[in-house]
Amino acid sequence: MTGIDRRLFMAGAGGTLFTAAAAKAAGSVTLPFGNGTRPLVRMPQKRPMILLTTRPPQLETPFSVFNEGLITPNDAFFVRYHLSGLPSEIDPATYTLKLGGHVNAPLSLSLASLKRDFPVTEIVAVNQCSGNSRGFVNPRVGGGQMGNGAMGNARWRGVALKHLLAKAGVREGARQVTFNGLDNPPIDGIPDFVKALDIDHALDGEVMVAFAMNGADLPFLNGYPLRLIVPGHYGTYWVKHLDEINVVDAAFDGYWMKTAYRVPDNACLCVEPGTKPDKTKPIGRFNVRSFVTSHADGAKLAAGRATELRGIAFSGGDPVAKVLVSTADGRNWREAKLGGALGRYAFNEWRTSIELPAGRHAIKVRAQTAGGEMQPLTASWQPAGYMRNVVETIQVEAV
Ligand SMILES: Nc1nc2c(c(=O)[nH]1)N[C@H]1C(S)=C(S)[C@@H](COP(=O)(O)O)O[C@H]1N2
Ligand SMILES: [Mo]
Repeated sequence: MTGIDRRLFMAGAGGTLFTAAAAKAAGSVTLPFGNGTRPLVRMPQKRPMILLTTRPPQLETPFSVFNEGLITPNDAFFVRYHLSGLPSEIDPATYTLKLGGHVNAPLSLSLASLKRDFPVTEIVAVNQCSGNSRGFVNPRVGGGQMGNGAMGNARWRGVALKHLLAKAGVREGARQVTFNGLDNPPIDGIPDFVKALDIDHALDGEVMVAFAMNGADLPFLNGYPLRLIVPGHYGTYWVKHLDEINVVDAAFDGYWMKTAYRVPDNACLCVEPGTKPDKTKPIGRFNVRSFVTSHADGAKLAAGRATELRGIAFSGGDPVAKVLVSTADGRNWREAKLGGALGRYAFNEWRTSIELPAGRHAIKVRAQTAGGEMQPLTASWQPAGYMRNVVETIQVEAV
């Protein structure tokens, strides 16, 4: 290990490395909503990122990163935590992943055994926070006021959870599987961060225990040395510093399943602004989204000249089939050319050539899945501000 990595993993994140003092200032940005000014900071293994909180560390990806390529680099990948008690020491030589509960033979696996004794697979998948884009929600809601940078697309390498469950032998009557990581609440804090998936989901072959991201160890802040990957599902299930998996024979009712991260249980997963749903359920798959990445809001481009417009689209797993672009605020729509080479859980690239007369223009982008799910033209609302996927609009000026 290099000096910095050694300090990072042995001296630990909960100590001094991720404190406000250690976060080196690197300017500031203003996100386009009220109280949107944020410092840019450098934390270990990260380039300058948009700082939401230092305790726990929460970083948003500057949006321009999404135009660098379809894979979000490890040093630019966003960071979310709920509890300020980050692990203070992670030694890869002694780290163990325990799998127990309603199984025939509980496992206790070293990192070496995990990498050596099970089939290793890869998947490119988007990790997106449920509250991505919450800062744009209107009327506004409480919670981390993020722009559009609480998402990222990476190539994850690890072992499908089904192989671990098969080795342990799931017993008859198993209903869910719970996942816990090394981070803990501060003493007087909120409950430990534990998430659960239904047993069928856990066994689907896609849910993975990952030990690498884009060909390298997971960055500390993205869950070193192990995290759960739940393709197509919101980041809340992607438990970091994963060290405890439990098969349970009842629906798990911990705070982070029973109380937090729930959405209205109706067709639109939404309610009238300002009202409360009468029934809720745990948040699940992503809805479909798309963004322009080649031009920022307020960009200038050459009038009367062909300009390439480019961006990304992704969904909860139903493949993105179509991306429509309007250069006249939704009064005209044309179909963009789609990439899609990285698979149905990844960012898809879209491109189209536009030519605009001099003046101001509102550009919109709207994605649709093979199954017909389409981004709405007007935003729906839910109390926690999750799942925003309204059609995005940027204003450009042709000069
Ligand atoms: N151990 C642990 N894992 C966690 C969380 C957490 O607070 N603790 N937050 C979850 C949430 S809400 C999100 S959005 C993702 C963010 O993943 P990232 O920090 O790697 O971007 O991590 C998830 N995994
Ligand atoms: Mo999240």
